[in-house]
Amino acid sequence: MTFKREALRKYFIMGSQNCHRDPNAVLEEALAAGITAFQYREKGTGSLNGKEKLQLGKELRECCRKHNIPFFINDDIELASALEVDGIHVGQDDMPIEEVRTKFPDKIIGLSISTQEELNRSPLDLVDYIGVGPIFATSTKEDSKQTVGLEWIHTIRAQFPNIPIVAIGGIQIENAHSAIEAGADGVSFITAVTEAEDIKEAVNKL
Ligand code: TZP
Ligand code: MG
Repeated sequence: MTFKREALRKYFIMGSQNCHRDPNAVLEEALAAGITAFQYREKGTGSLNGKEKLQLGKELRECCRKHNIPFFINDDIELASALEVDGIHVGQDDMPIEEVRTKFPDKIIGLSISTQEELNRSPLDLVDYIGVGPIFATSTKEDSKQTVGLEWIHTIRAQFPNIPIVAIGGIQIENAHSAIEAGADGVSFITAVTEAEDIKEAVNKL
């Protein structure tokens, strides 16, 4: 799948550990409501492993295929092939981007960037987009870094006018617009959808 930056507009991230009910149902509702990308992030307390992780990944992957939106895997390079993912999102402590790009020349690759130092040492020419955050406070990620604020989006945008940016961390209906105004191409979110009473309304308002 070729990458279009518009795919970052409403980028939903989730794993079974984020859901109070069947993750397939949660994803189906979010897809029907108009999310533009999905990342399978099966990670942290209560998450699945091994065969169960693979099985759920296959199911969620199929949902995305039906709706023709890009399906990303978080970190798990081995599952990337098994799930025929469209893209891979890696953090600073995961496999180096050079290796990911060599292994997957045609896949969409996203990289998390939280500091100027990370920005300086990252081979941005090898990635398709960067995930920038945590913008606001979040309790969803157990090892979350210090919040960087909207200013960080402005700072990166000033240095890289064309790089596709998706904002992450504490993105909710009320603040999503501020990330776009700061220069992000889109917003990514977990609890804004997994904790929503009405997923359709949440995705629409985001
Ligand atoms: N990376 C930085 S913050 C975060 C991740 C995966 C969690 C975002 O979750 P939420 O619920 O949208 O704040
Ligand atoms: Mg990671």
